[in-house]
Amino acid sequence: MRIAQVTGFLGSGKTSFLMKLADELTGRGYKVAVIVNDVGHINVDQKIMGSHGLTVKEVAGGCICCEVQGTFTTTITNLHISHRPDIVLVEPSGVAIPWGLKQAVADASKKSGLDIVHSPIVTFVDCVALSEQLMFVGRLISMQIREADAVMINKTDLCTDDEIQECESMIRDIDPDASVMYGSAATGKGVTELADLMTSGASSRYDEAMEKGTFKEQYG
Ligand SMILES: Nc1nc2c(ncn2[C@@H]2O[C@H](COP(=O)(O)OP(=O)(O)O)[C@@H](O)[C@H]2O)c(=O)[nH]1
Ligand SMILES: [Mg+2]
Repeated sequence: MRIAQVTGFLGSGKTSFLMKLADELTGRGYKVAVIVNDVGHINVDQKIMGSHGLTVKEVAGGCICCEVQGTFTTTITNLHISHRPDIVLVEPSGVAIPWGLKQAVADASKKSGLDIVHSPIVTFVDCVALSEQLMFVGRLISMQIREADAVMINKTDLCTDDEIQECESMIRDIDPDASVMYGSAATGKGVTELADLMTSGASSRYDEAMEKGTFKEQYG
């Protein structure tokens, strides 16, 4: 079972994009589950199914959605028992940083005994709002960008090529080696590329000792 996580500031388009991604992956024959913090924000025909302590909603195309109930490990384990998804897409809260997400998956993997492949962690950036956001939550967004395996510049449909370039250079100022992708949840741009990345690549592995060292070094 694969676990693919996205992060990024509130409003950057994670939920919208994940729904497109779920459709794409379902179309490719994967059994997809989505875990979000707030299922209420997902606007689809839904059939509610209770199983193994999970409230699961079936959304268009057979993909299922649920919220984290109890610990992340419990949710993942119950999801595996009840639905056997091939891939679980996870949208944690907007303030989550990749380091914490990697830790959560490493932990779930160890405690559940499940064979989990951790897909690259993708940080979503709002092309329109990044410069303003960097002024008031710069530290958080910088961490999200620096620790991500890839950065998705979303909402490109609302920006000119120059504005997209500008956004990318702000990202490169934070992390010169960032692996940048361009997308739009509105037009579907970047959905195929993200699906490819999340079904083939693996996240750099979480190593507690190493991560703690890096974390301390970078953030004190
Ligand atoms: N034009 C445009 N709007 C988008 C795009 N992605 C998300 N939105 C809108 O931005 C708002 C926040 O999106 P949401 O997916 O809830 O962001 P989240 O907080 O990161 O999950 C919603 O009103 C979306 O419709 C995009 O690529 N283009
Ligand atoms: Mg959301």
